[in-house]
Amino acid sequence: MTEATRFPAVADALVAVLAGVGAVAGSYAAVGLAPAFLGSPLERVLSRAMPGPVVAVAIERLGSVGQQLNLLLASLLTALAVAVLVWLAIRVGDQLRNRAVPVVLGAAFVWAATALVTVNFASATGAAAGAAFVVSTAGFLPVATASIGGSPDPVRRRVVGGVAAALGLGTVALTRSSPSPRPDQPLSADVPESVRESLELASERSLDVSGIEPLVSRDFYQVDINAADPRVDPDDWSLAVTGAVESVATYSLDDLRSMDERTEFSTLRCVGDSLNGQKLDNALWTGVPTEELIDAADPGGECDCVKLHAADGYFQVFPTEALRGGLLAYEMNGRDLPRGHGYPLRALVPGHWGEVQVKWLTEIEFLERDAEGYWEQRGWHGTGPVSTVAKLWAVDDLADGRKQVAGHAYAGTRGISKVEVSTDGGDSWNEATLSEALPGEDVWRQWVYEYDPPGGSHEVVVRAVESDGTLQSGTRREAFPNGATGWVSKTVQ
Ligand SMILES: Nc1nc2c(c(=O)[nH]1)N[C@H]1C(S)=C(S)[C@@H](COP(=O)(O)O)O[C@H]1N2
Ligand SMILES: [Mo]
Repeated sequence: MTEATRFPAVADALVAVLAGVGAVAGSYAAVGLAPAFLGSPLERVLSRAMPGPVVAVAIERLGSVGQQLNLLLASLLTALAVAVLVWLAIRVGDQLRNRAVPVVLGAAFVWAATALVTVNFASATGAAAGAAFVVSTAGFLPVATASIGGSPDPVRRRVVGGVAAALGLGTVALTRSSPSPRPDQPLSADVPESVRESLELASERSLDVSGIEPLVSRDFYQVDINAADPRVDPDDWSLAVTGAVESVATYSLDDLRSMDERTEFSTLRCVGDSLNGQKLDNALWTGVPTEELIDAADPGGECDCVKLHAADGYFQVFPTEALRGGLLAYEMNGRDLPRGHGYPLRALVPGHWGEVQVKWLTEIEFLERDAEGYWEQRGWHGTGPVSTVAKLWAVDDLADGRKQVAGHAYAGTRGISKVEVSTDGGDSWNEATLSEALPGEDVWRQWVYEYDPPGGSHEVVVRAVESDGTLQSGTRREAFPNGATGWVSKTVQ
């Protein structure tokens, strides 16, 4: 081998790393943010292995940013692992003095490894193509070398080619995104009149206040154990009812859709939501009442408890009684359930914390004995009813010099009767205006309050009152492990 074709080891290593990045980007370009994405398997391992208290802090302080950092870390580590494979291919190429070998062998290694960990043809092919593209652009192919012949330094030429290829692939990959349909986009013509009317009612009853969500959320929060949501093919999907029952059953999506359906408003809040956080939203859901399936199965079981299983490996255990009032929803706001919210089917358990509202539902298993759910294994206590909260999400100066404060209040099935506002740090209280209640027993309300500012800094405090007159607890507690409690307060200038 001549000096001209032999590159320093550091250049080989750099190209290998870039090819690793190229493989990850290629996989992303092929399948998007899905469980089959090359970075996903390690991301799943890392998120499962994370100690409960660390996850708790990450959820409360970082929200989905923590998850994105985890995915980034997993993707980088995966790229490094791929780099080792490509580096091996480059060494073999050097030994054989053949510049096509690293490209072909590297692609083969990456294809096999990706296929093995993702079990997905498109992902493996995308990853192999990404790696091969970087390696060939880096100058292993005579053609490529000749065509970038302007540069006098072959090492620099190779590295610049690799960087350009990896950046190009990364850019292509990042342009992929699949946003959920927003509730304010037009509905298709076959949406039933009752759904249309309910959505109209919600928009009529929404207060005309800027800075807060309408009664049907435009941007519904999302909490998942994984960065990549499952992609469920409805034709391959079914719901199994199993365990301590008189009769097991399996339902296809068509089976469920042909049963008597119900449409209802239901509000969700995550137990990890901080006191004045935004993991609280409302939607109009359509699906089959769980009651029918439960009666058909006729569960026994000592614990009177049920375990819901999901396509992403998530599971929760809670009392069968709570599931009885629930809904198995296949539509949200008049459209198929968006992928991020559990397509094709999710459970809704009125008034309970978000964690039991299992998405991508695959199995309802009635248990003989009590067990822990995914989050309970990590120290949370989020299978029961929600705590009551009044959020303070908007503070505005009105044209006439008055101030306006507004937010939402939610008490699960206990309902909200009143929201009270103090503008003097809790010494005196005034009643806020509430949005007219929507039908349903598990629906949030908006509140708004206007006042003459005292001049200078003052403390605004809000608290909700439940339907039976019970006042929201003023005891301050962080979200972990039982859900945040206390009255939201804000210093206003
Ligand atoms: N399969 C599955 N279901 C799930 C989760 C999940 O990670 N996987 N997260 C739960 C949690 S913690 C909450 S708060 C709600 C959030 O529902 P959303 O993402 O539709 O808002 O879904 C619950 N259902
Ligand atoms: Mo949650």
